[in-house]
Amino acid sequence: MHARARLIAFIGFALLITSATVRGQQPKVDPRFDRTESMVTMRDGKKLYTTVHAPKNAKGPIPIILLRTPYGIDNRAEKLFQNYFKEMIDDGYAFALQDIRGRFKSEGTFVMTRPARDPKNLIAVDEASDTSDTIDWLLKEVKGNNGRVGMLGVSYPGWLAAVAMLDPHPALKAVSPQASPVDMYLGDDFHHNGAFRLSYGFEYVAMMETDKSNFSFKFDRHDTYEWYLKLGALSNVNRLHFKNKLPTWNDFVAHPNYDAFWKTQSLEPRLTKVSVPTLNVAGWYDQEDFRGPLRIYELLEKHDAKNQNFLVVGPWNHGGWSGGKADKLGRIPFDSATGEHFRKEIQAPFFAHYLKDAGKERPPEARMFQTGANKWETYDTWPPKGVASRKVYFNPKGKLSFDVPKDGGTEFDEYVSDPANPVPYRPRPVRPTYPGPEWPEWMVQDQRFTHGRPDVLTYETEPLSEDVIVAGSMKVKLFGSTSGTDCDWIVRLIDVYPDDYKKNPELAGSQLLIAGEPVRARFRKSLEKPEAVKPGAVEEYTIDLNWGHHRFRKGHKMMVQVSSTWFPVIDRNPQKFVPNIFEAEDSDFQKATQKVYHTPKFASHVVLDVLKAK
Ligand code: PG9
Repeated sequence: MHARARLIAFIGFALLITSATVRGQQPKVDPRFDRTESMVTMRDGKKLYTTVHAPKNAKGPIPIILLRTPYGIDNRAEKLFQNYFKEMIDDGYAFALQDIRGRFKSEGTFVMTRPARDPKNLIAVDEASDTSDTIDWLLKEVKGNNGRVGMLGVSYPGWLAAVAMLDPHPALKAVSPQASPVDMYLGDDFHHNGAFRLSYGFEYVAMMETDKSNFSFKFDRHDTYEWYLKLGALSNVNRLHFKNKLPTWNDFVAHPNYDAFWKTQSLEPRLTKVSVPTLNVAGWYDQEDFRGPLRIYELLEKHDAKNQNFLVVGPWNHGGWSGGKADKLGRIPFDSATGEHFRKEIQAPFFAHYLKDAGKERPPEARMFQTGANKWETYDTWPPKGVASRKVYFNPKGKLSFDVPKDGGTEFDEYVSDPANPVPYRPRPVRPTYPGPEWPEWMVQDQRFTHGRPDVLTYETEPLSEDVIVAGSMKVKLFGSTSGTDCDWIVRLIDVYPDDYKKNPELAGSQLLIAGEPVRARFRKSLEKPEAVKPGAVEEYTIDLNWGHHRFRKGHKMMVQVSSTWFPVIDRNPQKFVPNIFEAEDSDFQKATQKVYHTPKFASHVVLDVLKAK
């Protein structure tokens, strides 16, 4: 063989066996770094595409920041350095990015939120073992590292950081799981309290499991509200579109209840130890993973003897802290650049403290943005000490009041819920989830678009005579009946701005969502064993609205809206009990008359953790 051909053949062979370097289009490299590409071998022989960005003028040994993602590292790197990592670069870190198994340039098979491996099986892999194998490699390969690694990420990358921290490599010294889901059945992306998140579930699964990159499902109409309505029962999804080929959709169908499949995936039972200093981050207006980060903090806090578990919640949508100023969301101003504040004053010092011994003070326990007041508060416990529980009752004539309803008034309000005409969760047209632009902002959209619909009940206080500061838990107890044998209840807590709002006339009379959640009647007693309801029987439902930190200002009104559909973010309940809603047929869907009670015996109410105004 000709010498040159031999050389080429040798290089080709070397690439195949050691996979030291990956060919492909060179993404733009930040001039402050030397960038290398590698295929890093995992314990089962599969290789994961990894880039290391080592600073050109590092002074002394430096830590490594690792971010793993299913969304493609090469298309994201430039943005990460310009935004998310920007405030950390000058502190001096090497940054490692990795495509996880089965995504983009990495080998292997992608498994959605891959369950933890059996620790007895030494060759089994999961995301924690892949992280560990990667850290072993980084410690050997990154020149001048100080032996400490930090991990961070938003959402799926945040979940990957959380999973790594549950089974940590000894060099993993600081982790920031941001907007990490914790239990996909109880909250976060795929279900809320067992109610299926249809548009997100469908579109996300299509994106992740159609091919190795970020596929976009092609809708044949502009308004996906109309598309999902025409789709009909969920049994049509495989029949018409997925053809049983997308594993996660098949899992949804096979596991409609809270069974072992969901429980083994849940991180909740594993959150029994703070093994690594942890900065949990969430956004009050996160449209995807809000419950997850709060629950990780709450569960770890029970084991935080060394005080290494921290919480930050800002006025953000999903990942709103990771780039840009975040001084507003939609029409809601925050009066300061909360994103920059987070990255500079919270994220960078956290990693510097634990990876570089910078700054003596450990981070504060909880830094919580108080929406409505637009200010950051620091607490040494969360929920803060001194909160008192206050009940706000549904009353006749659409009133909401601190007074318990009296005998003698109308006992209930009613509406007809029609699955053929469901209440939209945001103003139509509902364009596809990605690329938006409405999806990231729908939680701050004015709720007046549903107010007054005949199938939406509204309860509203008088203008408040003083500020009411919610700090902690928000729950609703609803007493309701249905003429069917199953149904949904969707409850939204809303801050109503005064009609005469000189401060910002654009917001006059506006209805700002503080929280909204669905419950499914079939699960009122047990998420594991659904049960039909008796038509007409009054049942008690608890709807957990998670934590909030909101100041309802004097002159504003508190409002609650109740409906039985929230479409297409939540799939429609047939309103007739069927064993599995994913297998229901179009003919199973029926209208139902829904009644919400407000008597002394059946006193539907909201219960809020309230803090005394300072
Ligand atoms: N919310 C997305 C997600 C995270 C984890 C699992 C499934 C989806 C995300 O933004 O990454």
